[in-house]
Amino acid sequence: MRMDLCLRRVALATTTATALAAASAVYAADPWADQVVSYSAGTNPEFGYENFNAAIGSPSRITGASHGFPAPVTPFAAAWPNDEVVSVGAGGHLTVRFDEPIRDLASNAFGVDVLIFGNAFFADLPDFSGVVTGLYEDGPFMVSVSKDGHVFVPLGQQFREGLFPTLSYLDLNGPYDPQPGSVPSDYTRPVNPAITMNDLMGRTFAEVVALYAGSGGGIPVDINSSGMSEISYLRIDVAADVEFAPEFDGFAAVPEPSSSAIAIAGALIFRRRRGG
Ligand SMILES: [Ca+2]
Ligand SMILES: [Ca+2]
Ligand SMILES: [Ca+2]
Ligand SMILES: [Ca+2]
Repeated sequence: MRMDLCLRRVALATTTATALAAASAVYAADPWADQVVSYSAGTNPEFGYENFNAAIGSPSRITGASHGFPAPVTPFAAAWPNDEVVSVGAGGHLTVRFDEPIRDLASNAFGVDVLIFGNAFFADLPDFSGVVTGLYEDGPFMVSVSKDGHVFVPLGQQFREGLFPTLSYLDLNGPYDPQPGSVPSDYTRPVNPAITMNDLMGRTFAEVVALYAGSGGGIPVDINSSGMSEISYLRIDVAADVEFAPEFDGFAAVPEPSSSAIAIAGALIFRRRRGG
């Protein structure tokens, strides 16, 4: 990417930061990333998918509404429009800031402190039967974290967009149900990271939902290896030789047990808005 475009993006990010700060009274207590502080699309982002604000706020539960085809997000039907996900191409990066701290607490399930939501999804070829036969959009990326937004510590492993694809509701009638359910999944609760793609192959949609155990999916991240007990910034980097750019829908801080009431309140508000 050309440097002048980079600078324009930084300027845009700063403008956005000001706008978001004004709205912080509304969002201060939510578990989602609150601001994009830096973005570079890299060399091969998905065409038209450079709207970095798509990474702010709750990961999508309903996808496609902006195109007139609203449908629940499932592990077989991922979030897709460019108002819901942002692409990070080769050599690019995306840095988000959280109002609320992300803590490396011993009480966090499976050691997971923050969840990253992409738009990978399970294949169910040849007949779209909702039986897992593979995984699409499993793009690789690196993660580093920071307390102050200046010093970033890389987590010493490669992440992939694949596991676990997002599940919006726990009571859908199959992977392509056009109607939202009445029981939202928990986007702040990780799937057991010990579950592998091998474990998921051949599973039906209902079996996948059962394995998620109430979680809404997301890529599990443990910040422990950073040596920091608490961070506020998370940076995605995509290596210069990556062929297929990953996309990002949202980021969720795993809440402390005492703040779970906020998630429940959020779910109730969501249901009321949808008339459910
Ligand atoms: Ca937040
Ligand atoms: Ca942890
Ligand atoms: Ca993707
Ligand atoms: Ca989004």
